[in-house]
Amino acid sequence: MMPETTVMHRRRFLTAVGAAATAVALPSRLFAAGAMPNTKRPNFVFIFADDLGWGDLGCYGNRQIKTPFLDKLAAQGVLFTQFYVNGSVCSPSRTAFMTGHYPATHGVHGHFATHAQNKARAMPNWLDTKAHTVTRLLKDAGYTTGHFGKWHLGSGDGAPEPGEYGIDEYRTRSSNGPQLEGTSDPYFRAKSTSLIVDRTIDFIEKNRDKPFYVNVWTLIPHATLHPTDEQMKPYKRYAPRGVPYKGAKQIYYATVSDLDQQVGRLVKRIDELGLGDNTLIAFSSDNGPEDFDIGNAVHSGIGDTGPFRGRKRSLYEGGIRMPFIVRWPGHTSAGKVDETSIVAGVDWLPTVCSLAGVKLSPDLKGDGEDMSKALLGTPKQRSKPLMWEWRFRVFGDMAHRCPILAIREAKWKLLMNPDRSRIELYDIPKDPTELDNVAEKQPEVVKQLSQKVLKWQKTLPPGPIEQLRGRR
Ligand SMILES: [Ca+2]
Repeated sequence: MMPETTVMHRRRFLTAVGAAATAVALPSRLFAAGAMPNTKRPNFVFIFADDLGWGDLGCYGNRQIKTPFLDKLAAQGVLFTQFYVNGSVCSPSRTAFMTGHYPATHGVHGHFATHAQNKARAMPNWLDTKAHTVTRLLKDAGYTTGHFGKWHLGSGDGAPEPGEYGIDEYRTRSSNGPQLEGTSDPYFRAKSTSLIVDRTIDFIEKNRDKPFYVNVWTLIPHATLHPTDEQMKPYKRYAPRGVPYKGAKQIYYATVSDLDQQVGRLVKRIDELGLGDNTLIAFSSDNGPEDFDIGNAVHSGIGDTGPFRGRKRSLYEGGIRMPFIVRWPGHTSAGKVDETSIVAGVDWLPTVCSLAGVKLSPDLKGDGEDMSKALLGTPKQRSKPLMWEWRFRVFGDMAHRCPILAIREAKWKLLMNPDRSRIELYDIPKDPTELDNVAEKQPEVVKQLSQKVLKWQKTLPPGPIEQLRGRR
């Protein structure tokens, strides 16, 4: 946990970045979605890291990890400080981006595992191919679509390939269908982002003359991490002294820096191809950083959540509040830091469709909102609250172990167990650390938010709830 002074320091830092940027901000060009001729439709490149923390990037206040290329992307676009994913682990979070729905509505309560493990948690073995996906909607509207890197929306016997979700070209992992090559190399994961970016650049070069949408979903910094000596060189000073082991900082920082360099390589190529001005590049992470309490991360689980409590699996901010950077030169305001808009993974589908001029039929009944106004640089208040459910235990420090349900509406965030054994209310802008529970002082807010989140939970598919869930 960060001391309060550090929290304030980071917040002042981000505010200062925002203030400085406002002075040089480019005018944002708003336009009516749907009014654009086909030739002007923007391309979309969605770079999605795996288990990267809110505080892992220089532009989010990290002083130790070198991320110059993502910092530059933020300086050229909009950086959001209140962006949420809708699941605290991989598959649920990814489901929300792809479908615009809360993942539990599709039965995706946890990560897709073996089919026996899925069954034990009342989960399907893959995301329903009938679900509307952002890729299918864009493909149907004339976009060429691609997906390179992690999939994790279902694999194993009978699982559909990514192509069945409206994706034209793909090479993935944790999936069926064509796999990323080189998996027998002991440094496969360390080199995987380079490989994913190579594939993405190929795809973009081939499709440069038509509108395209591509998911660039990295395998890192998800554990197990095994960076090359070359990647660790800049972090030599974090090597443990007098023993032959690598230090966790060397390992984790080298991994994030490689991710950053590969993002830089991709962005540079997009700009070289003359596509920068017509391409919206977004960067985020699927959930909070892994904890060193988990076996595969004991040597590396030190990702930074910034000022927040909670890590992967937790519904406290550190588990679900993520970096979100959007660059679209001439449209996004350069260097803007948006500290007020509350944006989420479920908003991705309606927002992308709005920017692409794709009309959504009312039967889609999405849980997200069109937040394109915020992406283009004007903060926007959302009209609906955000809600989460996590049915399983949370590992690590007691401070990360959250209740089962959470709801964020305006400044308030309520976390609770349905049996009311725990009720916590936080004023998030004032108390981002979630350490000052004001539930007893605000009974009316607790009443309203608890009614909303309990009503929502009743609409979700039933299933087993792990014994240690919601416990401290
Ligand atoms: Ca993840």
